[in-house]
Amino acid sequence: KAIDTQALAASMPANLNKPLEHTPQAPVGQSAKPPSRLPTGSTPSESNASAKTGSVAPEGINATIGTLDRVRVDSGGQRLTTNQGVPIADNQNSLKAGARGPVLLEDFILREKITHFDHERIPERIVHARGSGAHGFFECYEPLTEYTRAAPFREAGKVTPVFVRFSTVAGERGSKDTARDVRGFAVKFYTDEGNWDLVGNNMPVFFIQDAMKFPDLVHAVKPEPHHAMPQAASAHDTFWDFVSLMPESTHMLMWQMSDRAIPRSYRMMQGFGVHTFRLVNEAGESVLVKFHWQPKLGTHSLVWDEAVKISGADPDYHRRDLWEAIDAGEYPEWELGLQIFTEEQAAQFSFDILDATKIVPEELVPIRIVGRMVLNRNPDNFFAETEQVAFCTAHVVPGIDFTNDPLLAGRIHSYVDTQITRLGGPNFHELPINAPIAPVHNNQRDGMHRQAIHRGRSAYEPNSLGGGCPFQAGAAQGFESVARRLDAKESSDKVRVKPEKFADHYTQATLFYESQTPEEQAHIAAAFRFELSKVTVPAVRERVVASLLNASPDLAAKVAKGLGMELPQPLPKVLETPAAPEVDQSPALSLMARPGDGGIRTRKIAILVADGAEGTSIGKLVTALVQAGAVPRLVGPRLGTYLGMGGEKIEADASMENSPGFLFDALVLPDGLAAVEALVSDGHSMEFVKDQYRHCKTILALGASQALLAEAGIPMSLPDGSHDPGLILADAAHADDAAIDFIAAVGM
Ligand code: HDE
Repeated sequence: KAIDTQALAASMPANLNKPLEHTPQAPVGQSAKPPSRLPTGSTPSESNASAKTGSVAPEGINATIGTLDRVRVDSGGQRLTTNQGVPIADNQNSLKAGARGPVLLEDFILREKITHFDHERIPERIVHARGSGAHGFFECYEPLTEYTRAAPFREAGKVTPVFVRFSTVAGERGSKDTARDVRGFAVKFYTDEGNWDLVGNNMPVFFIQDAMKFPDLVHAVKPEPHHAMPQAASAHDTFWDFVSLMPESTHMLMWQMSDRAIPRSYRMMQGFGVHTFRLVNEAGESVLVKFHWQPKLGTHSLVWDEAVKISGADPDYHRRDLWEAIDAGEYPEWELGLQIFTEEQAAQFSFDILDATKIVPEELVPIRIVGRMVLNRNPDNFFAETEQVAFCTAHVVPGIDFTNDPLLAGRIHSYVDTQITRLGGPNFHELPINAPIAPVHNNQRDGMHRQAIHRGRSAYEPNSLGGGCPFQAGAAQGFESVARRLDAKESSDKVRVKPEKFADHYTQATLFYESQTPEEQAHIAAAFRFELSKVTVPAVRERVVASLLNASPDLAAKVAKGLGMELPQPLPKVLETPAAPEVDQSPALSLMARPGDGGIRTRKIAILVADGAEGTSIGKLVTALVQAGAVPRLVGPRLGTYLGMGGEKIEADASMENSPGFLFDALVLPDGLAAVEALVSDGHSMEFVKDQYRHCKTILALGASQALLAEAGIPMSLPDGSHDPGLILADAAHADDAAIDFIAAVGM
């Protein structure tokens, strides 16, 4: 049979490293278009034009995605090969000496496959092992050239591609998403002048002030070394032992015990750069800056009982939420805010801006919104992108610089260092997800896994044999460190001490607690109580409460009562009379300060169904909820079709068993006596309803379903007899009006 060479060429796997020579589009001898660096088929944000600049995303918005095309592999229509490109005839059987004989050593196909498999795992991150990532872009609202020459801030409408990874800190790679923990919020900007990584958290302060204590902190919070328990939890002896002996952690403990540590979604939490950084302009002048990310959807959290239950039913809750939102075109968005201040201003503050356990209250330095970040594309491959992405605080670009924060100093070392173990050598910057869009030229050579093929004989500078290239960019174009130390008057003798104001461990812890609503304060007290109840050594519990007494006698008393213990004496303070704070209330520190726009986009709403449910009102509600951008799901005692009150067919999307109540943001109970009776007699259904009420979700009860509320023991009004705004009762005949009230209440 004649060989069809054209068909063969078309089916040949392209050699991605040599597209010009081997792709079917470029037969030998003909020139072909070089692979584009611009995106093909990326998902720009045209539909998502900025409300501020009105500009639509220009081409190149996801330039990283475009450049990644070079390494993407799509095996559709391709035949199976070895890593050497040799076609594999049989992928089922190893090569044997006879059907029942021994497997032969010569079976290179089997050995290559197993060897590769044996090495498929890399070490997980020592902290922040569990995470989820997405591609997107940052768009600048106005030129910030007065303050910084950093490329992303040069002009209004300027777009810089980003990759973001959100994470928990303590848990291992496969641990649950809804642990009580700090969340990582790491952003890699692929700027025109190299990569800038803003490796932040969802809380603006940290547990410790000096990098020297970081390994101790992490060893204390990770599972205890003798039995490797508990996983992804700070509620154990070693963590509380450590922090009780480190009063500088008190402020961060307030944040960690607050609802911020159990966010509803990565899309609904703030991000912070934590340290004070510097912005540097063309003239080399610098100002100090704090970075803030503000979620467009507002800040929302879970309640603890809900978080615990979700972790059982869906350990991937936050990963799924991020993926599904982006997949549905509901691109999460944050605005970037800057607190810009001078060193002279900073010198007057009652706290030290080099201390990562302190915030700069917004009342003191307002936040200026300078741009927005939109995440508009899911990764193609979790390992290649989300796992291999390497964020490093040392990755800054001209226009951004560090301060002398001693915690930051340790980080500048740690992040590059850890990648060398994690990613197997010094060339991790060549992995596609880490490679900058800006060209890379230097004389670094060789090392494990080198990808670039450097040409020429000179790998040193200065050189004449290479025409003097690559040459130094010079101060006008290249990165130059700001020469000035924070306080030029200070002695530069070598010392192992802390600056004086670092010794104030409590003033801002008090500020945080006092700025919370009563509900948030109650949650903080409950979180301390729960965590400390898991501590087995009473002296540790006592020391924590003794320390809390210095921050808030009210909180300390609540926690002590909850633990059934006497109030101890307050812990002696390092600094008896700290400087008077500028503010003693900062409403912006409450989660309630940023409710979002009141909309319910992407909120998951359960509509319970059973045989005999009234289908027309359900249909109307589904339509209204979809129009509002929510995600309604019909949940029944089992999957499949139900027969409605009028014989109409109702198809369930989920069952109570595979999608329990706590996975939803709100609940609709159907009309129809038979359906209500069926639901009342079903244990899962009753738990579903009770959980919704217990977790303060909005419930709409249509017609006969009010009986269901009574069966579940749900009171029709609040304890003081007033109307419960989270409970809406309506006739099925008025489903349209009920939908309006319900949507408003869910968005509250
Ligand atoms: Fe990290 N941190 N960290 N950290 N951190 C890491 O780097 C470290 C700190 C943060 O999604 C590691 O690549 C030291 C503060 C995030 O890949 C490691 C100190 C803040 C991520 C490391 C700190 C963070 C990390 C582990 C104290 C908030 C995940 C793997 C001096 C501003 C990034 C890795 C991602 C990851 C070291 C303190 C945020 C070991 C030494 C403060 C979001 O290098």
